[in-house]
Amino acid sequence: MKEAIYHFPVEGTPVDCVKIKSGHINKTYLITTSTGAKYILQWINRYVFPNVDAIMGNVSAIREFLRHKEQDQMAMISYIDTLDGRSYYDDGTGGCWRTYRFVDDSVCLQRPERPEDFYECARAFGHFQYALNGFPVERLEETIQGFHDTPMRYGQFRRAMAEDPLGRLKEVGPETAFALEREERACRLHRMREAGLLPLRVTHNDTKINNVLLHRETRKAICVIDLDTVMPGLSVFDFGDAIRFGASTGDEDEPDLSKVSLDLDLFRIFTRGFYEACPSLTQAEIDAMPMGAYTMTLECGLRFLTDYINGDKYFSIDREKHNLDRCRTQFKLIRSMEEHWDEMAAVVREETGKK
Ligand code: GN1
Ligand code: MG
Repeated sequence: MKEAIYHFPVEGTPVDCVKIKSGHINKTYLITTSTGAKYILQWINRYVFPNVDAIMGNVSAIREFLRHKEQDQMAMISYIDTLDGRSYYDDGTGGCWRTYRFVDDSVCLQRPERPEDFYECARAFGHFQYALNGFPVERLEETIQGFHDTPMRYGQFRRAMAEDPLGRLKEVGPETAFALEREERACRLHRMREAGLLPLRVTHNDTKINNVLLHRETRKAICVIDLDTVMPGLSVFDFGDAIRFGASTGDEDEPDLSKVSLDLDLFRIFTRGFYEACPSLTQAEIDAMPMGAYTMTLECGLRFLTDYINGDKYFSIDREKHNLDRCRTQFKLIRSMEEHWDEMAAVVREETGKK
């Protein structure tokens, strides 16, 4: 049993604790108590998230904003305060823990089992975006500085190349060239943000399908989870990251690249659900949707590559070259997007009815 759970007001006595495989950063446990109640207990990785107060502060601020909108109660998961009224438990050894009640009859999918699952995922993230339209974004802290600052990510990549601590650079010539050739295009969205062409929104920033809970039977979206990277950003970050992960025909770490490409039907379904749930998107945001998918995919591939060169310090790995495999799937997906660029733009126009 994880000692941290005793610092939260759970129903009954904790009797079972199972580690759940989810995410590359935090550690997650399912706790069952003597009454049968279930809780999710999470250990927050301080190497990645040094400022836990910023995370929990952001979450409380948006939770408070949503409290006044009755239909938006379920836009996102609610965490439970500790017995002494704090939003997380600090175990004194650098570990921070937080808890929420396991949502009954919920499932969390690693990939869509049918297109409707992805549609529901799109609705959940679109709804999150829409419900927080009007929230004063400047009140949110950046929980990870420059999280989707693509030029900064290229800076980190160059630093890793220069240092090359494990001599891995020689193995990744083609991937390095691939990333550098696309730097200008990858940074376009960031320049549009800086030029004020796209509005700053409250964004989730980690919109993988496994960050949405669906109802086990009805398969309707219940709420979004994993709120660590909620911060100011662009709506197309959320759109794009979901496409990167969920509209690929292969897993994020699929070693056989022939299995990886963009599934345009899933791209369409996601566009539909996202826009239906978030009709307040501006024309500029709609136009930038394909670029959001492109940027999130390239940036994520670049981050995997950087971490591989640095010795896998950031993303947890289960096998050798895991981060390199992940990088390669992202770059393969980028090639597929380049091949289908005009179709992606056409799908966005058709599904939003704009232009
Ligand atoms: C990380 O831990 P997880 O799986 O929720 C990462 C995301 C990446 C994702 C790639 C804080 O998310 O940015 O897109 O892996 N989260 C952080 O699967 O860096
Ligand atoms: Mg996450």
